[in-house]
Amino acid sequence: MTPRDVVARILAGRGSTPRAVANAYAPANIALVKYWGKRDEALNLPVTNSLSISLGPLGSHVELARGAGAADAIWLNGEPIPAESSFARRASAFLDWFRPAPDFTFDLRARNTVPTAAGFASSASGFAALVKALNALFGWDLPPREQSILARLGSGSAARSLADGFVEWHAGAAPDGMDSFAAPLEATWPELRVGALVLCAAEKPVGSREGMRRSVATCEFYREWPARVARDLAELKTAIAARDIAALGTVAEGNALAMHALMAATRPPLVYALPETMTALHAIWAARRDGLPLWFTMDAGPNVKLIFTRAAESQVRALFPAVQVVAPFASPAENPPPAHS
Ligand code: 2P0
Repeated sequence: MTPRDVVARILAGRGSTPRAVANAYAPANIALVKYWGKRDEALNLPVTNSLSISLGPLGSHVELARGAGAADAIWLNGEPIPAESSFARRASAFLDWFRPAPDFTFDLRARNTVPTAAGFASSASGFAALVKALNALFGWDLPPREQSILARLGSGSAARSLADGFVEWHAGAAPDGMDSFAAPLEATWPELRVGALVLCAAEKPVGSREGMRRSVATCEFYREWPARVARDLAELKTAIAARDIAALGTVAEGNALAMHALMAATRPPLVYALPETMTALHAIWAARRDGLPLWFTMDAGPNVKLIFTRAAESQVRALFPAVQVVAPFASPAENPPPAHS
């Protein structure tokens, strides 16, 4: 089964006549229980479920129209992107699965409000917004589940960026991945806050895709990971239902550290933390010993994401003056204006 087969199955009987232009937005997301490892690399099918929080106003806007030229015209944050750049190649390769005719090209204008340099991944929100834009451009009217499956084909974590709030990606078991999609939890938590601590904006040496492939192939602890994720997911859902920040923070921090332990035990080892990362972690632990209810999570990079509630926000800002804070469930007025493109 290839991505093209999956797309053909989902779009069977749907139209291929584009309207003039379509616009869409999708939020970025941060996993509280992580996705690390695939059972199918072509379809981005994960080994385990994962559970994330969407970042409200931080995400990707996509404007999509039929192109006028012989090749896709791709823009990012107002600038035309060369066709040979990795961004344009990845976008065009994804769009290849959706062209109604081989000579059909797209005009794609993406604008990120998630600052790429802030250590929040923009590929998840980008592919999710692109799927929403395709759905609107061709009038497919696809259910959220099918949109999540299509976004997953672009990037696994994009499956979780179709919805707001807490979102669980169900790993599924079917070889074609038709049961591997993400759906939102009903819970809300207006006081919850996520903070980005940017410690290094340089590109990471080994990307997630290659990193997780290596961990599955070489890390001898990887076989323990699915059971750990199952336990963490159960604890996280209980914490969310109870709006218990200490329980949520404890499980998210522990899950992130367990993932980084897997990475470190991969051959050759993957160590994403820098000295600045470790300094920040020790500062968080010291503040917590002093009574500040503050936890962290980390992804495949050196930056740290802080987890806390509104009650701790002023103290967290005092401890980390450069932190960028998002209120995932708050009204737009309570969130900072997104950084501009
Ligand atoms: C996550 N990460 O759950 C985990 C934690 C990074 C560390 O999802 O190959 O860019 O496109 O499926 O989605 C990053 O992996 O990888 C990721 P692909 P993706 O957020």
